[in-house]
Amino acid sequence: MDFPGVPAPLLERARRAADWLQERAEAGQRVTVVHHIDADGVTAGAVALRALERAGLPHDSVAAKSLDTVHLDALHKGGHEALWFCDFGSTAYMHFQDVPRLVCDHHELVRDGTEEDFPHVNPLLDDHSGSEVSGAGCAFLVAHALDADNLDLLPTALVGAAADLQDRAPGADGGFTGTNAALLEAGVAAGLLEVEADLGWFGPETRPLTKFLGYASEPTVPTVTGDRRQAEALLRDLDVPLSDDGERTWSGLTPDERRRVRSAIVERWLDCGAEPADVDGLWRPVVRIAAEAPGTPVRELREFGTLLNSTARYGEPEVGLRVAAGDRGEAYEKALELRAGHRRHLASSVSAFVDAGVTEEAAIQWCHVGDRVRDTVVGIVCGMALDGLGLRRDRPLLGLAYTDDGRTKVSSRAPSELQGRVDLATAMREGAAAVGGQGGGHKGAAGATIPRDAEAAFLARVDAIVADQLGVRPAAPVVDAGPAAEGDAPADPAPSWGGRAGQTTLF
Ligand SMILES: [Mn+2]
Repeated sequence: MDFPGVPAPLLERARRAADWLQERAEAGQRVTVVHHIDADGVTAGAVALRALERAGLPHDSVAAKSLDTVHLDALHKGGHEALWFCDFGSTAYMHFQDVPRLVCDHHELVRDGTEEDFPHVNPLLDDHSGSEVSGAGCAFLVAHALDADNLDLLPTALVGAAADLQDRAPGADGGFTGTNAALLEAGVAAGLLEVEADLGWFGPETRPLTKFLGYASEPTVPTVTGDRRQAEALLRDLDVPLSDDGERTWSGLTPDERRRVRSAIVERWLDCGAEPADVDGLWRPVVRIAAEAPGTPVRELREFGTLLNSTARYGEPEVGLRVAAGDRGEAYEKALELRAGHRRHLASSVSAFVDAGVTEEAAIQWCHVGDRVRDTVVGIVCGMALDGLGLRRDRPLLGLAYTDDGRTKVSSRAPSELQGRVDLATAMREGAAAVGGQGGGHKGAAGATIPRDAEAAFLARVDAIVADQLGVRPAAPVVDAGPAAEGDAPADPAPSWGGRAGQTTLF
């Protein structure tokens, strides 16, 4: 199968990567898959490992939460014969010049002049967007170039893309774009995926109905969302039973029941003053995996991503890899348990955010949750806090949490309003480098690991970089910039867009 719509240079890169794998097979080398622990990293790793297994290549895997100095040292000590980096690699490739390596990635690229010396599958190398294909998508293109029978791994690749929020182009016609859209089309044509414009809220397969509607956000609909009792009353009014054998979920309703609920929601929202254009925000193309059982967390892409986010981030990468590769037995049961723990942890993490409060600087806002939030989920919590806690939408949010090895993990998320105006990958990378840490990622979502005693200097540096990107004045001189001369002080030191620098918001 061809993938019209996937840029030719990206396909060519996948072809070269497949040749590299053949060379490893001929050399009898073991390939070590090094993958990130988020859902995209896990799906990328699972796709890579499946492809290696099917091709009969010796393989193993290493899961890492970031490629900071600690993980780089461990990899160097491992003495690996060949490395396949998945969903990592904006800078990782630089550290392994002497090892045969393949990089499948979509993070902001750092070029050192050697980025084309090895098979490197990253859309940014050919000036394509890193938000139109994920790490898993790149790994899939390689797997498919190696053997067309790996087409069945395509749904797994789109789980990774959805988990990386690449299915968020607005409106019911939106969803995936670019390479992802091309893969979706191919997956539908092959009967692997089903797509339907439907209510866009989280949990159509597994959330009990009153939670699906009552917990819904983005967009919120007065008298329907945000309150389970109201949701329950709506369903009663419409004669939609809440349970049959057990609690019913949205996907288990009859087409007629779904139609009645959708019309009632639109009607209520218009009654409350919504514009018809707002109503478009209710829908998204909901993508389901045809082979998975209805009502399970592996059927709809976003729910599948959440299940995988419950595994490697909690120290169980094997569970995630096995579920992503198709295990529906022991590993799947374990993942369901982990998901329950993930839910509990996220709920307590949002409370930790509220307790700690958010401090506003000139161009960023930040929250330090100490050891109350695992460093591996602080990014997810930042996203939830931006959407759910009514924070300012005109500055990125940074979440700081302690790592268990004595450093500080920082995750950052930009509100959609700032898309195209901020580059958090650069801000986090340069901010971290200035204090002896490491950082990088995407323009709208990036992370860093820094020494614990450098938090204030790091925040000041990042604030200055983001202020520069957004064209506002930083709150304070950058710590290591030397003493500012009196005469250099700006005439108007106040931030140019409201709010006092250093202000702490309590919820
Ligand atoms: Mn990714």
